Amino acid sequence: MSPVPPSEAAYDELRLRQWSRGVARSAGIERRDLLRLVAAASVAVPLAGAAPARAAAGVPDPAPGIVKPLPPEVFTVRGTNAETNFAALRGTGLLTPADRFFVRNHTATPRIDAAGWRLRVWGDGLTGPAAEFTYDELRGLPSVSRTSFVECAGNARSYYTTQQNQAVTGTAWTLGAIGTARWRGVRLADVLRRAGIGRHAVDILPRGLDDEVISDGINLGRVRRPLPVAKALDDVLLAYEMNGAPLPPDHGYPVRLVVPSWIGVANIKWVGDIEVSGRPLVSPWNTGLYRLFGPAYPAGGSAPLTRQTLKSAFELAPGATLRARRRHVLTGRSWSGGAPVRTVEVSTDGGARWRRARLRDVPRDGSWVRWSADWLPRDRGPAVLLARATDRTGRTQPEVAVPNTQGYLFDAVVRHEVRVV
Ligand SMILES: Nc1nc2c(c(=O)[nH]1)N[C@H]1C(S)=C(S)[C@@H](COP(=O)(O)O)O[C@H]1N2
Ligand SMILES: [Mo]
Repeated sequence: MSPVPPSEAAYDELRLRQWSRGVARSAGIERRDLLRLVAAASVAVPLAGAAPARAAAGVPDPAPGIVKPLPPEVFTVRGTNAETNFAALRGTGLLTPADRFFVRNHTATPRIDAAGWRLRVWGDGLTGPAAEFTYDELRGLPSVSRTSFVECAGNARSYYTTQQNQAVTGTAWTLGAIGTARWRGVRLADVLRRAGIGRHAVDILPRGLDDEVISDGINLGRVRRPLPVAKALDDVLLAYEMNGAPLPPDHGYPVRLVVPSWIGVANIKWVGDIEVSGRPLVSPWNTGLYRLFGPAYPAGGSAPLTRQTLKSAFELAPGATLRARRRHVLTGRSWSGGAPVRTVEVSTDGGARWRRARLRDVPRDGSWVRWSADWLPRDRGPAVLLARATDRTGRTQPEVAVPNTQGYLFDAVVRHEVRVV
């Protein structure tokens, strides 16, 4: 796969221009409220502090609305969300076990009975009437499997503040708002074709069955984000299995979208209906939210975000202690939404010297690679570990990420502080 094809970006710009001129339709929200949302998105406010300190062991932290257990050694709870602690991935395989996979819920995990569930596909982009699919009907269609990460657009957002001293809004994630799974399901393209998608269709709008989202007194409606038809017909899955088992409730049971390499919010969970539209669509999730606002961007924001960026993380707790004069195997993971990872370099002296890490997986599109590097620290005291990935487009993680008000797509090298004792 190549980096963002120009057509995708051009299409998004067109949709944005059409929306500002009132040509595109705002699905399920007043235009006035959308404009308020966009105005609010262009203002940065300081991040609420890091997660509150918790008892070292024992009682799992409750996160309202998450069904699975959240043991504190595995997860850091942030509001309605749970971040995976990277140290808890050490020794796990390429795939993130479902019980360690981060959860990002705008509201709460709904409990859905697959027997009564239907997927309704409707809209003026179809050549005929609406179509419905039961769970069993979907499972009866030809299936495909694919390994893909799901990563929140705001992953690593907190480093805008802690490393770059910039105010941003949103959940104060460190690097753990990502997981990689083997997803099985049906091609969205197959379902859209069976439903009778027309050649005039331009956008599809999958919508979740979870509660409506209320933000600053505005009802944004249910979570939904338009997807251009070009992507929808390319490599998107309607997934019903994660790592060989039915989707767990928190990850979208009975069916979710998997949109390889794109930002997390594209991967709509608990999908209940899909609108197919002959006109460009907008929703809060591609107008005020999930665009870049800030000094480096146009006043109405960037085009809606599509592909994820490039990052690296050590499988090590922040502030970990390591023994001096012992050989340590540092491990971590790197990934890019733009192309497979090409190389990973590691520095154990704050960036003065760099060396190649050993890649443990064959780099693939839309997945991460595990890597390792030996380290024999000599001197006691604080040390800063750095990992820096380069992908096959030639992009390398920079030292500083270009800021945006909502703290999306952080791509800079993260300074991982440890103590040698
Ligand atoms: N219906 C619905 N889909 C959703 C969300 C949600 O709150 N509701 N959150 C989105 C966001 S912002 C992310 S990052 C991913 C997270 O997927 P996960 O919880 O399975 O890790 O789901 C996306 N799909
Ligand atoms: Mo997200």
